[in-house]
Amino acid sequence: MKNFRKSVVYQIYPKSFNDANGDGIGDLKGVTKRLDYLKLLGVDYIWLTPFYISPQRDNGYDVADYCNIDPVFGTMEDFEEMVSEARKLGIDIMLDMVFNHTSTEHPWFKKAIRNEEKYKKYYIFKEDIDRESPTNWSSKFGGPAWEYVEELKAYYLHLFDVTQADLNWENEEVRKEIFKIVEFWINKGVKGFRLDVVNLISKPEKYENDNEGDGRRFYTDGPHVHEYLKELNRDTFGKYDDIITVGEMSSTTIDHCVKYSKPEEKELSMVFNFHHLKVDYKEGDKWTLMDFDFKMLKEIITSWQLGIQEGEGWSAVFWCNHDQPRIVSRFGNDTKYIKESAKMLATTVHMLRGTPYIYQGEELGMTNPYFEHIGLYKDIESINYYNILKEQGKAEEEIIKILQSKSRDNSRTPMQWSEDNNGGFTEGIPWIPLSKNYKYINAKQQLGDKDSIFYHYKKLIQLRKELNIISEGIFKPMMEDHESVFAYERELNNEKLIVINNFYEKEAVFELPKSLKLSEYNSKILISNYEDSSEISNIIKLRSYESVVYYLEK
Ligand code: TEU
Ligand code: CA
Repeated sequence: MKNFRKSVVYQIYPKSFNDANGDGIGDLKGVTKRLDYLKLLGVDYIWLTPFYISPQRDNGYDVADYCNIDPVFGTMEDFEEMVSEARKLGIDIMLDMVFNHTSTEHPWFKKAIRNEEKYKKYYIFKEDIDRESPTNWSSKFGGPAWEYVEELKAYYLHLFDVTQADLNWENEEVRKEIFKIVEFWINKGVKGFRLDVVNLISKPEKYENDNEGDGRRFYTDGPHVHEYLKELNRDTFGKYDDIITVGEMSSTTIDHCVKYSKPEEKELSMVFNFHHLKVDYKEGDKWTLMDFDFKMLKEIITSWQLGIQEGEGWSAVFWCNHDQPRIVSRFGNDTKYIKESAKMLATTVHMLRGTPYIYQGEELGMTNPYFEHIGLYKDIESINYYNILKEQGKAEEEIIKILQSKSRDNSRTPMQWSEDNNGGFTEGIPWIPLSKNYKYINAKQQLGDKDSIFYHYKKLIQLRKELNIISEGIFKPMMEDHESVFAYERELNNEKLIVINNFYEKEAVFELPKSLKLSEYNSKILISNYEDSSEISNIIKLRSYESVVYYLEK
């Protein structure tokens, strides 16, 4: 059985990974064809974002049938083949389960709309003859969180798009349906589950207006969420000893995350949180332009590392996913120092306490595509906010700049396999354009270059397997006030790792604490992003985006 602390998960957005049949949309057969690449990288699990039957309003996070494959992605046979081929290479499959809501195309919702009592109770309907919205909450994709249904004289809740109706977890029948779905996929050989916005499933008993915010304080980490997760664990994956789970936690807290992920609680293996990715939101608003706040980034990562460690929980550590802009464009440098900054960012995350997640293309240093007009954007959130910002009177040019930096489409451009047409992603017309830089940022080029970003990731994954300190060591912050260096220590018995990362182009000087007596240790460089990084000494000079990890042993 795999130890998830020593594992690395690779996230695949099937739509943009590899297209096997030339329709311009990535598919499961396309994934199977690229398994060798993932084997070479050395990852243990692949997490695939939803490929179930869906109208694709939110690219599959609007599920209409949880137990069937959307024809656009292939067939159940394709899925089974992918699982067994991956297994032969020692790679296991993690599925994405969207249980906070279903598509309004789901048969349950359709029956609810036809006034079938049983199914009305599957969702959150509030009757209202006077057509007054039950609360003033807003949807996370913009606009109100309630939609009126004329035929029923009632509103239903949708925390996301209007076509994503929230399920009613208070209803035991709903929970039983969900457990059956999980069991179905376990029987297909799935070894992991990523649970979409799972800390939003428990809604409050009373629905009231939020006069401070958008309503999230009433349903985030809600009253019964821990009970529901314990029940889900007990009745499904908890019955097996080789299934890992990760909860995607929206706007959560350290205390809740300890509870979600502490083994004795029997809820989940680990948790994602997003606080460290809100450091470029001006006054908390994503749809603004702002340089990232480096001090805040360090403070947030440090407090989460310490808090989760102290509570004996476990984190998923990451920079990128299908909802986030590309990290080299965001906290690195995507012009002059792509290679240095991509490696530095990789090291920063992979040496933390937690299980690292790599999002497709991150291992190549893929960048934001800088789409120049709204017609190129596909994401529902981007399009909604384009309209909202327009209504607010913002100039077209400024809105496009905001989207170029914040849109979720930044991470959804096709995987850059080679310098061939469409980056080797498809022989047809890609559903979303590629970034223009695929001619020089691509897998083929990097596989032929031992010094590439790809091989840096490969080495980080390998090191995690070789050294227990990477998965088990205690995390300790270092020089917290440094204005351009993010450094920390890991410690296990008589070993130490000193991880030092310069987040800027400007050279930096880093002084080791006096209490660290170098003469007591044997030391070596474990990994760095310059060939000639200097050996450890009390004062370390760092070049542009330089990153070094020293391994010390008594
Ligand atoms: O994301 C949850 C979520 O909170 C983000 O979409 C977030 O709102 C957004 O990035 C803020 O800009 C999950 C999935 O990862 C996402 O793709 C889905 O759209 C969403 O849930 C709804 O299922
Ligand atoms: Ca296809």
